[in-house]
Amino acid sequence: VEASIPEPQREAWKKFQAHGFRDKDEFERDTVRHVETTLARSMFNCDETAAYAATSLAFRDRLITQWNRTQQRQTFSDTKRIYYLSLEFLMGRALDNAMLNVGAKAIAKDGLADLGFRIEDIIAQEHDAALGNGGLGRLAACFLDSMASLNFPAWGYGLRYRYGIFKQEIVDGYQVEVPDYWLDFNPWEFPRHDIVVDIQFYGNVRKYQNDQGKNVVTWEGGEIVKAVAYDVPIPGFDTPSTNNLRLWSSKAASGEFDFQKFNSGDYESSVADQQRAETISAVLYPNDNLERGKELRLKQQYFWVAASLYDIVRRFKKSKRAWSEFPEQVAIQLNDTHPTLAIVELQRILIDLEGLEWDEAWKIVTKTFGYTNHTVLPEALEKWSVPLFQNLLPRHLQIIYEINLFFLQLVEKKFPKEREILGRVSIIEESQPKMVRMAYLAIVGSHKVNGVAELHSDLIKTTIFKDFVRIFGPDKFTNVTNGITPRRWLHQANPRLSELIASKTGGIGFLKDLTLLNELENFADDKEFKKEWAEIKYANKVRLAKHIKTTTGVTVNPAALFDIQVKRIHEYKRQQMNIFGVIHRYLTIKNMSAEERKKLAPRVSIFGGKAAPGYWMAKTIIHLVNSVGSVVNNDKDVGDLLKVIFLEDYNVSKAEMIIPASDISEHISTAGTEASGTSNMKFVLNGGLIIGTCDGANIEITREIGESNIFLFGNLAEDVEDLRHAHNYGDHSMDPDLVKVFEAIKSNMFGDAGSFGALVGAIEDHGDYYLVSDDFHSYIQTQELVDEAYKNQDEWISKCIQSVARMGFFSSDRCINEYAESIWNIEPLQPESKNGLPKSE
Ligand code: NTF
Repeated sequence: VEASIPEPQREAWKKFQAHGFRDKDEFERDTVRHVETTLARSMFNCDETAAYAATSLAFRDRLITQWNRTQQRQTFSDTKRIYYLSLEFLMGRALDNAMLNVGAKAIAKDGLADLGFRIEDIIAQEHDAALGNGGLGRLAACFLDSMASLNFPAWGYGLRYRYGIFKQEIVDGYQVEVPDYWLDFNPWEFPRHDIVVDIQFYGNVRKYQNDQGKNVVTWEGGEIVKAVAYDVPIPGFDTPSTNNLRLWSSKAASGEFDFQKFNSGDYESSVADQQRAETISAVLYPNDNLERGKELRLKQQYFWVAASLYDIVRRFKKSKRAWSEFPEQVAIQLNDTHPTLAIVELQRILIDLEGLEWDEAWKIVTKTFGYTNHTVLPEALEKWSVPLFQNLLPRHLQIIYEINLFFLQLVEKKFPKEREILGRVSIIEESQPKMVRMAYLAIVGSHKVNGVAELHSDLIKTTIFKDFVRIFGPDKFTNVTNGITPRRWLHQANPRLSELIASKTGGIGFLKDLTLLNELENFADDKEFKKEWAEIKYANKVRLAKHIKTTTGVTVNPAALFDIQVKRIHEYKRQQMNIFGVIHRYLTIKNMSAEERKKLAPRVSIFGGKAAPGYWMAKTIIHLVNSVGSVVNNDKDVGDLLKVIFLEDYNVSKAEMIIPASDISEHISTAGTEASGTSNMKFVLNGGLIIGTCDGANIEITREIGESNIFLFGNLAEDVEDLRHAHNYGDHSMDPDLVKVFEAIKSNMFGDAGSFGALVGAIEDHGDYYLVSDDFHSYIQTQELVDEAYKNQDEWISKCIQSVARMGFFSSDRCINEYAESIWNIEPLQPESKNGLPKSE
């Protein structure tokens, strides 16, 4: 407060305060100034990279002012804040988003044209911020956009990885991983060298009585690593509210290097210490739906959680409120179990550092946290070995044991006659070595637990967390179905469609209230509207076809049916079933007469997605897709009737181009395995239909858009267990069409069959855990229905329009409002004014 400028001098400040771009002259002046001063270049050496840099800096200046004002307002108003803790934020590019959210993209477009550039080329210069693996990380990014757009006082906390998810290259049909160093030039982050937190690892715990006879516990020794804050502004759409994403970067505690070691001549080891510290935030673990229990990963988790909590607690303490008011000021959402240590860390702060009694502290802790579960796959549920924990975080392990003790006492009291339940629900698994079950810890330490789609939320209650529903009662468990931000996934990715929709729904209001899309129902049979709709889809397909040509050399016909499956490669997502279906189609075409072939709808099967570097089966799937592609795409018999494409390096910015170009997309996981899925929502919102199983959010999409607008197939989640059981007891008759596909593979039709042996073997000989054979027949049949339906373009387009009209529910705004109301108990904070922002486009 002492730093505040006295009233009489404030007029001078106000005169020069930044505001949004009023016209393109302002934009051009700022951009040229950044080229000439910040970048020290001129019109004689301003390439697209420099133009991107200067444009971003011009927009960043505006964001920063809004960001400062938002933060000030949040501080002064002293309202409750939500803190979203996520180890992944898959943000993608920022410039396009900033221009649209600030509402000055048209100005920038004209301005850049004046200066000699095309805005698309400038946007394309930006490196994706790819600090995530897949759906979980992208969900966090959509949530940030919604929280800012809805004016919620919200902060994201994450890690500033030096390397995000690897870049995928395809070499001779195989995936090769290349490091993604993305920080060469990143105008969207602000290093806060003054916000540095010491983080402790290892060491020992000491218990003693102090002078007042009070029991004291201290955690001593070990090593210290520094956490440095980097802030990323998150602009809301059509509002000046700009929130903060704080990412922590690790740094050696001794500064540049250890001078003592240096002076004693041990220069090399002083550098090694520094490098070891910096390793903590060096790289994102590239596994989706899989945990591997590596010590460095646990270090990352504690480093990030401890720094974030220090920050949150410091902010709370400034308010001088009583500790009991903490949950009224602070809500913390745990994005999966990765930040579960935050529960333990807050308890430690309260009892060891702030001197609260255990019970009082624990009440505060459990009122503060909410936990979102994102998977039921056993291999993805986090467990940490007790010996590893003991070594790295000795005090935290003690606290976990204590939490467990009190919890098990409660269980015992509640179910005195059930001894077995204690072992089942214990936070400590009595295995060799013992393990800490993070999901159980997260449940015990939170006041709400939610799944991410209705089926998923039901499944967690009846399977993996069944006992906990009995212990805590059903009200602790709830559902919040995932959503996506229509700003990025419609307005930004598909500007022409967005414009067309705006022309029929009374402007761009639908981008803030997606239910307004239902106005489109009135146009599902409007001839003129449908023509424009079809033209836009075609143009999007032409754009993708060009990308396919330049990146793979294959020519595809934009009039063909584009069938797309883009997502992380995983056996449960069943890309193998898709490619087997493609082989089946190929064999069918080969057996057809010329007459029959004429009746067939031409199709382009498009795949994309990364395999975790150590996931051999997933890599084999990629290899098979490419091998099938090189045979099919060069077969003169087939021509345009079938093309098979693998798109390299699927990421957020590519998704923005790919998704608007789909006719049909595939969401075909084994029922009960995909918690929600979010790309299914993106595809439908962009006027594509989907083929899918009764899994995750597909079920709710069906409920919203209607059964006749979706191609559902396959076994239901409730039947999966029995089917698996049958396989294991030899009752596994293979689907005859699938057998033919396997015969083709084994005949070396797509190259050495040996390299695909494991893929076929998993189904033929190893229990077919993901039920590919069980679902294959209905999959093929349903694909035939797709072919038939696509031939009637008129009806097809009506289905697409009707579906889009009914997608309002899947906005991440709806989703965030549900979290705010049922979990966070938090209200939006309306901004003071629009502060000179131009009207949005
Ligand atoms: C993913 N979970 C699920 O697999 C997706 O179905 C879901 O859409 C997203 O979360 C977002 O909720 C994970 O990545 C994890 F880590 F939980 F396995």
